[in-house]
Amino acid sequence: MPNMRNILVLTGAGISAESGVATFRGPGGLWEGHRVEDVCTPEALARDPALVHRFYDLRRTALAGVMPNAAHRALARLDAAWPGGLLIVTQNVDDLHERAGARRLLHMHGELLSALCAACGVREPWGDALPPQSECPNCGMLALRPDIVFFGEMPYQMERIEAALAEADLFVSIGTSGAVYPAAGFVRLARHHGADTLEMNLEPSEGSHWFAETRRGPAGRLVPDWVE
Ligand code: BV8
Repeated sequence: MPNMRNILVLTGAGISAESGVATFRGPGGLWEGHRVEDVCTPEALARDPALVHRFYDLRRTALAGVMPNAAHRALARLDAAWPGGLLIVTQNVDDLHERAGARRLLHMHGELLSALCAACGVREPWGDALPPQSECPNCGMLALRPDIVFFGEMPYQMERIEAALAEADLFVSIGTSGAVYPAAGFVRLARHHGADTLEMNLEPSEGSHWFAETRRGPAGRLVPDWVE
């Protein structure tokens, strides 16, 4: 990657698929068992908190049984070695990027292993001591919720993401269907600012036509080949 100074990498559920983490919109995907509106909206949390907590508890528990794959590890190597700007923006709420060693990373849709107090805004690690009906350790209110960005809620750190997109020389999208906004619009923002664009995905995404280059295949093979 000659004279590529600043790189922004967007990852989606596809980068964790080879670790055994279910994607959303594929066969047997996460949403299969549920309508999105039933488990991933503020209204769902208000209407049926037990269902929403069960959906996220199941995924949180499953995390203990999975490991980062070659794609996560390759991005962590890039992070450690790349002298220019690098930001990995993940839509994923698993901790596989961290466990692979990535540092310059942010979770725009939240994190399974974090609890958010809807009353005071403080975040706590989601440990066993934090079942949904427990009090917030900071303010004592019964207002703990998954630290997850539901549909209709503003994704986290959007200003930081938009600033990085404006500076990016290269925008890389890995393992996302391009179905969810604002993440699905990042490639257009990056192009608008003159960045080169590369998509690595198992199959065409809803945004493939916006990319200057697309590579088809499993992230576990494509990402290490690209990083090396
Ligand atoms: C907001 C929570 C505004 C965490 C998620 C109409 C038009 C445009 C937009 C909208 C609209 N109506 C509503 C909206 C907005 C809405 C939206 O985009 N809806 C869509 C469905 C149309 N967006 C929002 O509501 C967002 N907020 O807009 O706020 C606002 C403004 C001001 C003030 C307040 C609010 C919030 C979006 C976040 C929602 N939360 N998840 C969780 O439960 O995990 S979204 C959910 O989908 C996940 O976060 C996931 O990351 C995301 C995207 O899915 P993908 O990661 O792409 O996964 P998917 O399964 O779809 O695809 C996997 C891909 O990998 C596939 O392409 C597959 O081929 C590939 N693959 C599989 N295996 C491999 C592989 N690739 C490589 N290797 C492999 N081995």
